[in-house]
Amino acid sequence: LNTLDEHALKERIAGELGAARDRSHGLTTGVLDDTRLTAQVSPLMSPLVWDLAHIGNYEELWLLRAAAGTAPMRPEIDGLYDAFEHPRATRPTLPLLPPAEAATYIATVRAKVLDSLDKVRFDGPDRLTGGGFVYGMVLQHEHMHDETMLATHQLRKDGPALLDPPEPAGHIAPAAASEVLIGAGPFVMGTSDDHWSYDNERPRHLVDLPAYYIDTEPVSNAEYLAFMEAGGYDDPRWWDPKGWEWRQSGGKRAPAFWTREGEQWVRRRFGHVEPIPLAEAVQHVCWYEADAYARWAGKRLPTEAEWEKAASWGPDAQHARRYPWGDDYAEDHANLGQRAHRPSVKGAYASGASAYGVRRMVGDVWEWTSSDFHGYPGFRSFPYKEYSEVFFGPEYKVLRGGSWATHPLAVRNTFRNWDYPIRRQIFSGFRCARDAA
Ligand code: AVJ
Ligand code: FE
Repeated sequence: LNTLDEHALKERIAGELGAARDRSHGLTTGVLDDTRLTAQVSPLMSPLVWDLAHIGNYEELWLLRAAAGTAPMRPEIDGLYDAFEHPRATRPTLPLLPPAEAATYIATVRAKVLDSLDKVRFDGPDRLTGGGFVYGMVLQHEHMHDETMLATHQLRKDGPALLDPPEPAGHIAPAAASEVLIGAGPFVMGTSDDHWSYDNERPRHLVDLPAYYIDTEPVSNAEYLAFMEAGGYDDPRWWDPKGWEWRQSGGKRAPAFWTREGEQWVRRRFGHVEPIPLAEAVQHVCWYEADAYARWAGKRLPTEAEWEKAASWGPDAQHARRYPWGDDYAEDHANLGQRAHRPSVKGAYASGASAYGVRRMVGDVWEWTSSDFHGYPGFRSFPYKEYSEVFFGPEYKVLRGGSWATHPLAVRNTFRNWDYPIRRQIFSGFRCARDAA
């Protein structure tokens, strides 16, 4: 999107907005009745009808009021859809717009956005509209909520609503080695010129890292099962003290959604119970589980700098790549965009490897890193501090790379996600690293 001229960019934005909306309806009004849309399946998640109207309200705030200077349409509902005014657990008690009204509201917002798109200048001095930034922000926001809504679907217990899409045909080629050495030296972390990047990805800065090894692929279910069968959940040696508390108090013995069926572990995925696919990347593990597995394996989680260098840099790099395989998105290089409703298997997407030969970094599963979420040196909040700045601190761990559920427009090598170390309803997995010395 970065390199298109303004007219072409606006056409592309209009098309992408339409595609995002099709997906949002495909996860809500297209597949569930009003009872299910307004129900709360878990205190961790909003009722789906909240996400739907929130998507439209965010779009109204940023694309109509801020970018186009339009008067508020329904100021009385703003508070309801402000994520900071009402935590997720309390949202079902709010006087939310019923599904049909929510659908009408977001459609009206969208029609006005498309009407005003021509009048908003992308070449003016305003940073918000310059290069179309705010449209990218709103598009990414809708896609983020689409992924959140998928996590809600995964938590639903009253029957499947989503069909498994046909698996994209993939070529499986095992990696030559299970880990690669990343030589010592500086790399360029973050970005100062990616038009669609968030404030927390900025500014670009040099980071000098000692040599380290990083796994060429995410940890698989087979590998994670080996940790479980070796008694990993019963040995406090492997666990962070807070992780051991989490393990004990919840009686946890396996990733979320795994249950015992006789002698076997099985998993529930979007309402179906199925055998654990051994070669698939493990998902629905929290940071504490990833951290414990890594210690058991004699390794550790990568820092987010180590993750990003392995993804964007290379032995002879002159600049940081936007994706592991290069600067341009290509559909066949990564398991992104909900084309499959599951991670891919070991050996898949070899063509998406980074210059160092590290695979499946973008797509498949969000990868936990050892890093807390902080601003980079020179960080400046833009355009609002509730996107990232208010979350900076030791409470949140950074995840990288996006999952199979992440839209390609909402992830790149520099993209940073964050969550509490106990969270695992998200599509989270990990890979390991270790010191080279
Ligand atoms: C970046 C995924 C942590 O979903 O909480 C959504 C994104 N910000 N609406 C979240 C977000 C505002 C955010 N994460
Ligand atoms: Fe939001």
